Amino acid sequence: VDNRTGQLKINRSRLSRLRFLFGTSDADAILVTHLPNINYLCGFTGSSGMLLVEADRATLFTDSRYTFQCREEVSGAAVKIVSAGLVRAVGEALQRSRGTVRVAYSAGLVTVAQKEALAAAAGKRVRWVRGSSEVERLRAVKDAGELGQMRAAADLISEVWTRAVRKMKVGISELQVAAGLEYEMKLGGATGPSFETIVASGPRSAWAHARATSKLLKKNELVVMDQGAILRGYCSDMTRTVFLGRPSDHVRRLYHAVLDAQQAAKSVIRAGVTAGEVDAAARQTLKRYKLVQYFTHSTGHGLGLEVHEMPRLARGESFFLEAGMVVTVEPGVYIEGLGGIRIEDDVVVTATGAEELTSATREFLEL
Ligand SMILES: [Mn+2]
Repeated sequence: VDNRTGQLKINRSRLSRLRFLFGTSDADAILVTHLPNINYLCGFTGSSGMLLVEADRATLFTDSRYTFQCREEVSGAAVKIVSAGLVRAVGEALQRSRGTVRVAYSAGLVTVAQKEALAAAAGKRVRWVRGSSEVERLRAVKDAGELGQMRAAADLISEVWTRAVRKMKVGISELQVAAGLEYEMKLGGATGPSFETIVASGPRSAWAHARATSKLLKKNELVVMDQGAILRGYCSDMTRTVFLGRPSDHVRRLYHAVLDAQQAAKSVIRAGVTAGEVDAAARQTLKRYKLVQYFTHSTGHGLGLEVHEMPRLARGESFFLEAGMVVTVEPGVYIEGLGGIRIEDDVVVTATGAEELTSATREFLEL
């Protein structure tokens, strides 16, 4: 037990909540193959492993590259170092169980080839049942320790962006801006960016998910910067849009419409509303500005160990928000030829509203 963090206790309670969830379904065990889910349940951060969670025990299967790392990281699960393939080892372990065993797996995360190999290795006594994102549902609600990590990751990206934006000027490339952002992330203690940093300038800013290129920043261009950092395992995700020079009244109006839509969505957020209601608030605001046709993606997504996780804040989503969920709020408008504007923050859902995590200025900066 790590007395300082109480990690063993945390993992035990996550595992027991998972058992409660699959206890209400028709599975006896759950085979966890998605690495962030394994990390969440037992602390393992290696890049190869499978976790079998049964009613009375949990076993992590991994290989000898991770022997020492497991001693340091894993708690709440027994570790089995295997030499002849994870699938075979998991299959053999299941073969030893008495009677028929129903094992849940994530249909969206296991390949057909893996599934067939598992079925062959485990034999006829194992009945494979489709899981329903049990671990993802647990992960959606963060505990106090996780919220502390997420506040720190959000503070870091807010500071990184604020520093990097001061160095932006006409004549440097999008890639240089992205490199500056990622360099500052690591200096600040991040293990890396949460995703490939987006820096998109001029007409390219209308590509909602553009990659940074060697294009140079020019005068009178919009620049969308979407960046996040992973700090002690937890992701942040923030977007800001700036203008190089003096924007026209039209561009200024677009910016304020997006900011207004973001504020409207944030003000709807609290425990008990549906994800779809948050999305609708952003969309209704942009409709008033007659810009809703330029808002071509969903309003936001859950954030945590992964940069995209449950819930999705999208049109018609009936998923209820709960206190402790962390979501992004990121409306945008994208006009071909002119450019795009997106403003994104990370917030924690609380009983009464939304607590802001990212804090960099949302003023429309003219550089
Ligand atoms: Mn995002």
